[in-house]
Parts: sequence; structure tokens; C-alpha cells
Amino acid sequence: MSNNLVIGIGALVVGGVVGYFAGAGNEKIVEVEKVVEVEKQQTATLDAVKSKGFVQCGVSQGLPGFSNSDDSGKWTGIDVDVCRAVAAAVFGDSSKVKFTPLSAKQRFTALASGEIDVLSRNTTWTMTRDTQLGLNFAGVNYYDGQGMMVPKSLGAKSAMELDGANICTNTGTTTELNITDFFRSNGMKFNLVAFEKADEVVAAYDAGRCDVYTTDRSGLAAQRTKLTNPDDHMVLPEIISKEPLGPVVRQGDDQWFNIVRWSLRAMINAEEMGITSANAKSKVNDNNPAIKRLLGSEGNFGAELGLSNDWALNILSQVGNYGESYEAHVGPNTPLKLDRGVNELWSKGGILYAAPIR
Ligand SMILES: N[C@@H](CCC(=O)N[C@@H](CS)C(=O)NCC(=O)O)C(=O)O
Repeated sequence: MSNNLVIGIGALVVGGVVGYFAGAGNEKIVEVEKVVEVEKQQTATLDAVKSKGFVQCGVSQGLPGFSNSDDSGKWTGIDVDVCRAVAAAVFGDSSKVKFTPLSAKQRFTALASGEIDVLSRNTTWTMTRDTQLGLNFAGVNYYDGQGMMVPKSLGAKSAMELDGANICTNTGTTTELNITDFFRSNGMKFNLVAFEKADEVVAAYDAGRCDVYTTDRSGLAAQRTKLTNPDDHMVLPEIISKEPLGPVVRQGDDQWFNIVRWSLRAMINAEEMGITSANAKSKVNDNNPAIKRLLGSEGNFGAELGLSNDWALNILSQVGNYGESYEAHVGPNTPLKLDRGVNELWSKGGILYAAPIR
């Protein structure tokens, strides 16, 4: 059904372009070729993923709570759960996913070149990334902001006391840009020490090569756990930027974009409806029609994505809702100890607000 829809749209665009270029000779043919290419891309990712049998997901090289692998090679984290959710939606099996660890610098090229199908790697949604890289952000799975960590022995209580500091961070990030804005706009000097690999940043900071470690505050919570003496360090109160982190896909394949976007939304909507990994299967015939639509016993929502109608049931029973994922990987009972804060549902005072399934 969705294939027919896509072909319909493709044909419409061809008509429009031919009309526009009528009488312009060769340009007409070139433009039509472009449209056919666009039409192919519209379903290309789902078809390619199905035929290879797994989703190739780009993640970090190791950020506890977000995407991290243990000694046996098992990946866990809230970003990993987004990848598993997409696999559950497509295959009915959340294990049909492979992970590509990427540095911040490598990530967008890996996605644009087709090396990965989706990037789920604590990546900040910014206007330039959205408009200039041929990519689209499919949502936000963690609202963050940039912070600064210092050794307690430095004696600083505020970022405003850091004039002249040596600051460690990662290359290819929004972090580098924000820290520069912050110091310049406050008339302070600083020396940036930037590394490509996150563990190089941790090692340099731990060895005392920098006075300050700056990154997303969730990243500070994660990387702090790797320091020799985590309790000897503190995070300063200032939040110097907005870092909405979320999964990214290539532009030009709306079907795949929708699959990733609605997989995340299904997890958020499920939490709002009280659907968990433990009860999802028993709620299929619930009296609430919104629950029935989400779990596939009413409507045709999976088919409209090019999937089966139990797409979200598979996500929820195998991966869980957003809150379960949060609590398991980054919440107060994990080493990161992050309160829900703004990442709480809108109905509980946070800003998580997923469009409804209907
Ligand atoms: N959210 C920022 C920063 C992302 C980033 O790369 N942060 C580092 C520091 S937390 C990181 O992910 N390190 C883990 C890794 O590279 O494996 C961005 O999108 O530019």
C-alpha cells in the first residue's frame, strides 16, 4: 500500500518537472532522471534493510548509558534501544541489529555514504546539521545541555571563574563551538585541547592536562564514571547550550524517516499510556482505543509505515517504553544517576510530548 502511495507521489513530481522544463531540450531528461532517483530512495532503505536482514546502526565508541559495549560485545544504552526498537518494528525481532562504533567526526559521513542505516549517537539536532548535510533528525530521545566538569581541587564554583583555563573536549562536536561562544561572549581567554576519541579526552583530563572537561551534561555524568577518583570532581552549575539529542537518517527516504520517527514516538506514547514490556501483550485487547491503535489491534498503522501492524507491540514487548529504557540506562539507579528532569513526560511536568497515533 505504501509503495503505491510512493509511486503516486513520484509520478506527480515527474509530471510537474516535465511541465516546467517543457521545451528546454536535454535538461528535461536530466531532471526526470533525478526524480526517478528520488523515487527509488523513498523506499530504498527499508528494502535494503529487509534484504540484508538487519539494521546497521551507528553508535558512539563507548558512552555508558547511551551506547556502550561490554566485554562480550553486547551493546546497551538509550541510543542502542532506539536501534533495537527500529529492528523490532521492521523484523519483529529487536536483536536484528548490528552496531558501528563511530567518533563524532566520522558519524555524518558514515550515514551519508550508506555505511549505516540510522545514526543513534548522542547527536545534537542543530539547524546546520539538519539543512546542510543531506540528513534529517527523526526526533529527540534525550534533551541535554552542555556543562563543565572541574577537579574539586581547582576551587572553582562557577564557569565565570575559568578565565585562562585549559579545556579538554572532542573534535567534530557542537561542544567545541559552544565553549568558544561562551568564553568569547564573557570576555574570557581559554586554551582548547581537543581529541577525536572520547577516551583520549577522559585520559587527558584524568592526567591533569586540562582544568576543565566540557561536553553534554549527560556525557559528563557518563565519562566521570571512568575517572580514577570520580568523587574528586564536580560539575559546575552553568548549562551553556541546548543539546537536543536524537536519531538521524538520510534525507530523501520518507518511509525510513517515518519508521525511525514513529518507533521512538511509540516508546514515548506507550509510557504515557502505562504500557510496559511486562504488560504490552496483555493490553492488546484493552478497552482504550488509543492503546488498541498503538498495539495494532485497531487500525492499519503498521501497514501504513510498510510494516506489520504489531510493529509497536514488538518494540514494547522486546525493548520497553521510553521510561523503562531511561531508568535502565541513565536514571537515578544507574551509575549516571540522572533525574528525569525535562526528559519527563509532558503530563508529569517534562517536555516529552509525542504526536498521537491515530
Ligand atoms: N552532542 C554533541 C557531542 C557529541 C559527542 O561526540 N560527545 C562525546 C563526548 S560525551 C562522545 O560522544 N563521546 C563518546 C564516543 O565518542 O564514543 C554533538 O552532537 O556534537
